[in-house]
Parts: sequence; structure tokens; C-alpha cells
Amino acid sequence: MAARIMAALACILVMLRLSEAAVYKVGDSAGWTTIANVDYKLWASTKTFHIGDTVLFEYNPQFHNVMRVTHPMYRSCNTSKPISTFTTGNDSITLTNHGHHFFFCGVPGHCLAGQKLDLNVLLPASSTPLSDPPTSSSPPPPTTIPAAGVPGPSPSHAASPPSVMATRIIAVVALLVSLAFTNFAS
Ligand SMILES: *[C@@H]1O[C@H](CO)[C@@H](O)[C@H](O)[C@H]1NC(C)=O
Ligand SMILES: *[C@@H]1O[C@H](CO)[C@@H](O)[C@H](O)[C@H]1NC(C)=O
Ligand SMILES: [Cu+2]
Repeated sequence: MAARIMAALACILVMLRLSEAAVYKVGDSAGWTTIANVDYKLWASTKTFHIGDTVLFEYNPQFHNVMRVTHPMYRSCNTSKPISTFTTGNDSITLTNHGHHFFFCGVPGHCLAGQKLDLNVLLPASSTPLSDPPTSSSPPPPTTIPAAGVPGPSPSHAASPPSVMATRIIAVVALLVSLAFTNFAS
């Protein structure tokens, strides 16, 4: 009995650790810009993004903005129909689903100059997929990581969306209640 409760408690601790989410500043100290020649593809390849993580775009809003776009628009730097546009200069965007997320700066010429970002958000490692992954989803492509790329610090944990957390907490509470009832019955 005690061992089972200890196991359940260990389970809770593991899940609480999984709930931590990381915040990544796009371009690190350079931020979101065209003047520093930041390779945003390389920047993204040194990170491991999980659902619940946040990316922070910091820039001078007089010169730049952030548009979230579809893959075809990303490829062609087509700014005509962004999914959403951010213009504060300090835009926090929480990654709420897995798969690729495409961003660029909508100021003319900036996307073509390389101010564009493709993030691949990984599936939660510990949960089984509830639905078919979108066609844009793919495993992290190792071929896009140049040999010269030095992997940066990446979070040692997976993050879970709040709904998954809530489901897990309810499952653990249910387990503890059933353990208590087992104890009374015996
Ligand atoms: C940009 O996208 C819009 C809508 O998706 C499309 O109508 C337009 O032809 C595209 N422009 C270019 C230059 O590809
Ligand atoms: C940008 O926003 C973050 C929170 O999203 C905040 O911690 C930070 O101080 C802000 N930075 C500036 C320069 O406003
Ligand atoms: Cu720009």
C-alpha cells in the first residue's frame, strides 16, 4: 500500500516537472532583425521546441513586424494573407500545437533577406497521439543541421499543454482515491 502511494507521488513529481515550459528569445541577443545577419534556420535547429514553450520576438516595431504564415507563403515570402500579424516589438507567442510554425517579417524585402523562421514543435513524448498528425509534421530533420552547428542549451524536459496536465492530474487523483478505497476494503 505505502509503496503504491509512493509510486503515485513519484508519478506526480514527474508530471509536475513535465509541466515546465521554456521561453526562447528568437535570435538570442541579436533578436529579430536583418542587420545582424542572423541565420534563423540555424538558430531554430539548435533548439528543441515543445508544446507549451514560448518564442519571444524582440525588435524595433518601426522597422520590423512578425507574421505567422502558411508553408507556401513562407517559401515564397508572400505577405498578402498572414495567419496573424504581431507588431508590438515584444511579441510572445506560445506554441500550442505540434508541427511546423512559419514566421517572417512582413516588411518588404526582409523575408527575402532571411528574416524568416521555421519552428518544428515536437509531439509530447509521453502521450499517445490523439489524432492523425498533420501532413506538415515530420521528425526533426537532421539533414538541416550543418556540421558546424553547435547545439545550444535545450530544455531537458518535455512540456505539456494545460489540458494534458489537467487530464493527468485527474488520472492521478483517481488513482489515489482508488488506492484509498482498496485500503478500506481489505
Ligand atoms: C500570394 O498569396 C495570395 C493568396 O494566398 C495569392 O493570391 C497571390 O497570388 C500570391 N502572390 C504571389 C506573388 O505568389
Ligand atoms: C517583453 O515581454 C516580456 C514578457 O513577455 C517581458 O518579460 C520583458 O520585460 C519585455 N521586454 C521589453 C523590452 O519590453
Ligand atoms: Cu523586418
